[in-house]
Amino acid sequence: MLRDMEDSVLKALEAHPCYSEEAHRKYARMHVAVAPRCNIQCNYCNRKFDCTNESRPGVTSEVLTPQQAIGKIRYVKERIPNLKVIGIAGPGDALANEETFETLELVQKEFPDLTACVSTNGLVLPDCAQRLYDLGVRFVTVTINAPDAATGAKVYAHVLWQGRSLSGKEGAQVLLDRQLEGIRKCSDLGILVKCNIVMVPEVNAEKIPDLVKLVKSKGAYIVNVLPLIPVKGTAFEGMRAPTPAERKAVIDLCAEDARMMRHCRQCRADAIGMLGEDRSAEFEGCGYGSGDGCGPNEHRRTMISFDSGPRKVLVAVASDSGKDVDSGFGNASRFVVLSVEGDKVERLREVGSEGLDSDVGGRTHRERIDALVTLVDDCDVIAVREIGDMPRSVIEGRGKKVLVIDASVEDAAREAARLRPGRGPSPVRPFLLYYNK
Ligand code: CLF
Ligand code: SF4
Repeated sequence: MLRDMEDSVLKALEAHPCYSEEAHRKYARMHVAVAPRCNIQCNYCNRKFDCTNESRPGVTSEVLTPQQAIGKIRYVKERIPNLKVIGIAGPGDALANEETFETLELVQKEFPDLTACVSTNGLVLPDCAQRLYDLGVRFVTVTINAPDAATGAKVYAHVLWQGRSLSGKEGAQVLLDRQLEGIRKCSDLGILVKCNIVMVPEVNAEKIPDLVKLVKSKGAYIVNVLPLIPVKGTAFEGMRAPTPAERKAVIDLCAEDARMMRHCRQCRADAIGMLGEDRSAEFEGCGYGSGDGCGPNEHRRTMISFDSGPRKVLVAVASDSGKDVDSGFGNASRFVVLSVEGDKVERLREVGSEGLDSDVGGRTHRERIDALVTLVDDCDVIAVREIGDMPRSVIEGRGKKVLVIDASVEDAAREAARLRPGRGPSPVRPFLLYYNK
C-alpha cells in the first residue's frame, strides 16, 4: 500500500502523530470541536455538554462554529509551530454535522500546509467519502466495535437510519454494512483509514481478532484498540475496563494480521499539542468528558468563554396540531423540526412517532424514550408542553436542552434557540478579540 501512496500523502503520514509512532514524538495535532450531533447511540456514551463541577460565572460550554475554529487554528498555529494535523473528532459524529464540511473547506483554503483528519462512526461514510477526498482529507478514523450484528446489538442502543430509529441486530447490521462500505470506499480513493475498536471485556473482546481481519480485508491501514472507559449514566457504566495486560495480548495477537497503533492517548474533542502533553487549557478550552477514543467517541466537553453571533440551531417542537406546542415529550404524535438562525425560522421536516410505536412494541418505556430522542437527535433543543424527569435526563444526557413552553411552534423555536447547548447566558468576550491578533 505504501508503494501506491501519493507522495504528498506519504509526507503527511510521516508527520501524523497518530498514524506514525515516530511522528508522535515530534509533531502536534489540534482538534476543533465543531460537530455536536450524532446519528447513533453507543452504550458507552453520555454526551452531556455541561460539567457542573466546571460551571462558573462566565464559563460556557460551547462547540465551535467553523469560523471560530479557523480563528482558533490561526491563533494556535502561531504558538505551536510543530502543529501538523487538524482533526475533527466530535463531540458527536463528525459526518453528521454539516459544520464539519464547512470547517474542512475553510481549512483547505487557509491552511493547505496542515493535514486534515476526520473521525466518524461510519454510518454515513459511504455517502461522504468522495466529498471528504475532494476537501483534501486523506486520513479518516472509523470507530467500529463489532464484526457481526449480534455483537453490535450489545454495543449500540440505536442507529438513526432513513428517518427510523433502529435497534438490536437490525440497527447493528445497517451500521456494520455502512462502516465496511465506507472503509472500502475511502481505501479505494487513497484515504488512509484507521479503525478504532473500543474493547469491552465481556461484550466484544473475543471478537476483536475477527474484526481486525475484517477491516483489514476492506483496506484499513492501521487499527487502534482502545480500552472502554466506563461512564456514569450510560448502559455500560457498570462494565469493567480491560486490564492493560488483556489489551496488550489482543493487540499483540492482532499485530499478526494488521498494523496496530500502540501510542494512542484517548484525547479530547478539543485536544491540542503533542499526544502526550495536551495543551488545550492554554487555549481557553477547558473541561472533561467521557471519551473513549478519537472521533465520534471523542465526546469530551469543550468549555469556551466566547461567542461569535448567530449560528444555526435545530429545534424539535412537540406538536400534535402542527401549530402550537401542545404535547408532552413521551406522548407527542409528531415533532416539527425547525432551524433557527438569527431571526430566520424555517420548518425543515416533521417526524411522526406512529411508526416508532409499532417498531418498538414490547420495549420498555425507557427504550421508547431513547428511540424517540434518537429520531430528533440532530436537534440541539427540544421544546415540549411538559416532560418527566426520566425523558429530560435522557435528552440532557445526549447533550441537548429541553424547553417547557406554551407557545406557537415558531415562537417556541425562537425561544428554544436561545438555550442551545453551549450557548451561555452572556459571553465573556467576543471570540475575535481573543483569537485574532
Ligand atoms: Fe485526532 Fe484521531 Fe485524527 Fe489523531 S486523535 S482525529 S487520528 S488527529 Fe490520536 Fe487521540 Fe488516539 Fe485519536 S491519540 S484518540 S488516535
Ligand atoms: Fe455518537 Fe460517538 Fe457517542 Fe457513539 S460515542 S453515540 S458515535 S458521539
